[in-house]
Amino acid sequence: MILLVISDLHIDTGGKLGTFGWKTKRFMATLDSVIEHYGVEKVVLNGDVFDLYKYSFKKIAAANVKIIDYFNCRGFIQIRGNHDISAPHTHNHFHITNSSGKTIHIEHGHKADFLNGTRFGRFLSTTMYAFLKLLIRIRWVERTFYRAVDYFDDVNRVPRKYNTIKYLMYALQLLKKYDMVILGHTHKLESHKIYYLNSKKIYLNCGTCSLGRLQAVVVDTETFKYETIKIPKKSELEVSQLPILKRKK
Ligand SMILES: [Mn+2]
Repeated sequence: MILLVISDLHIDTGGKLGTFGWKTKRFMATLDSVIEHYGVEKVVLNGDVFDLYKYSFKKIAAANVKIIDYFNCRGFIQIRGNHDISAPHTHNHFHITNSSGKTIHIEHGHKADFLNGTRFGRFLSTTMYAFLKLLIRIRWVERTFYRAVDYFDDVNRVPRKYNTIKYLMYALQLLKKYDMVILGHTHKLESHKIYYLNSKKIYLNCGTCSLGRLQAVVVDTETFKYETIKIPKKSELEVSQLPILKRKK
């Protein structure tokens, strides 16, 4: 089976604190062409699909009727992230076992954190964003907020770099039990092939689809061949130019 995993869309209401950064139509069309290009048979939305720290699900759903219909009609599987723990029809994780007994474990990855995903962590974040919603009417607050969003998203910032090691360690724990682990949450597209506990293991991170970008991992669950996909914001890149998944064993 060809599996596509995306995460961290952070779909919002279109309000000032929003960071999805996609026009609905363009997002669906881009995702459709990726699905077609790779012959994807199953799509997993690996958490933080909706940004419920900033807005209620009701408001986000009202502003995104088409995209939610699209996810539901296609039977996309939705996993909970720390931002959308309370979203309807979501799962803690998703498992696949292929015909040779190899296993894939998919989860968002916030459980590697200290507060993220806990009730207290959620309280802190929603309170902070409630304040920000009031303050963002002030111009310098708005400017600082957008600068901070860019800052935390920058690949080369040291704190994030250290963080990714934490998730790699978390993935290693899971890889004691599974052959492949796919996380999201860090907004960093990654792939690691390792020889661990006498067998080949793979850790993938599917990156993010926020700020108008599309990052993803596509996996052939039978052969364990995979590709990482990276389409930058407002890219002219044709999806047909993306590398093709090697089908042979
Ligand atoms: Mn997250």
